[in-house]
Amino acid sequence: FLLQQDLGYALERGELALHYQPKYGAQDGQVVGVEALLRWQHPVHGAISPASFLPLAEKTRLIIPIGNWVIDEACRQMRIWLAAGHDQWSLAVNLSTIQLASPGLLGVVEEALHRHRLEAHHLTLEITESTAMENAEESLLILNRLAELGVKISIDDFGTGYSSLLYLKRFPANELKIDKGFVTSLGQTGEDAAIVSAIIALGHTLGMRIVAEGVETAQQRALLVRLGCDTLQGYLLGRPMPADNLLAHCTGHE
Ligand code: G
Ligand code: G
Ligand code: MN
Ligand code: NA
Repeated sequence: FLLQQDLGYALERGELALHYQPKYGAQDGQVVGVEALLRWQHPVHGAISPASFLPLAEKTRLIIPIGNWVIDEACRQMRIWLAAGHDQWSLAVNLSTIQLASPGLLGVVEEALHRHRLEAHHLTLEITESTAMENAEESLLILNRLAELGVKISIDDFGTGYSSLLYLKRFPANELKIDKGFVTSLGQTGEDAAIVSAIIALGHTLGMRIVAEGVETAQQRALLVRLGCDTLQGYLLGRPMPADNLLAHCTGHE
């Protein structure tokens, strides 16, 4: 199968790149971190979204070398932003289910932090609720080891999976990201506002900061701020962009 073969070569051919989307403090609009998002520029098919090739990358386990590259590349970039004075930022990397279950993950993370001279809190690992809950007991073990390193843990796409609140309570997570599905319809009915409000209360009770993703309108932003959301992310505030554009974008926001 052609795409599978192509994906195998994508790394060494330099076709993979990271874009970065800022996260903003809900109150002051200051950038508090940046999420790395993978892009594949295919020589024939053009830009391919990770949504289309991640399932294949997982099935073939190519996600391991690709994911290792993402971690290292994101840390390399974060070192540059640190040098530019952004030491209050945390750089977020998404992890897939296969990566979380891989025995090499801890070593890969430690090595990338060491190589690029980052403190562990400068790295956030985003794990979807579904991934975290799939083998919750094993997730708990690996998340605890990552948290012991000092890496921050974020539970992504929250509200779309089947959460055990008992495990959510035990996970050493610093951040809960409300899935954009809830944000999109915010303000249309009272229902979504009630759900978002409940998630915020739950997360705060468990000591987590709450991120709303997929913020596209000023109305959504205003409501999220009013409901007590800590951090906002979405096209309204900043799209995923190449690293080179990010600092110029941020000076407009600070
Ligand atoms: O940026 P975009 O909306 O195209 O991302 C689509 C999906 O791919 C999202 O669910 C996002 O979390 C995921 N994704 C983006 N980059 C990475 C990555 O580097 N690793 C993993 N595992 N998932 C990623
Ligand atoms: O699953 P995860 O949350 O990691 O994926 C984030 C995805 O959401 C990325 O593909 C990113 O490009 C996309 N995204 C970021 N902001 C917005 C937004 O405001 N609206 C929509 N529709 N997608 C967004
Ligand atoms: Mn994410
Ligand atoms: Na998400």
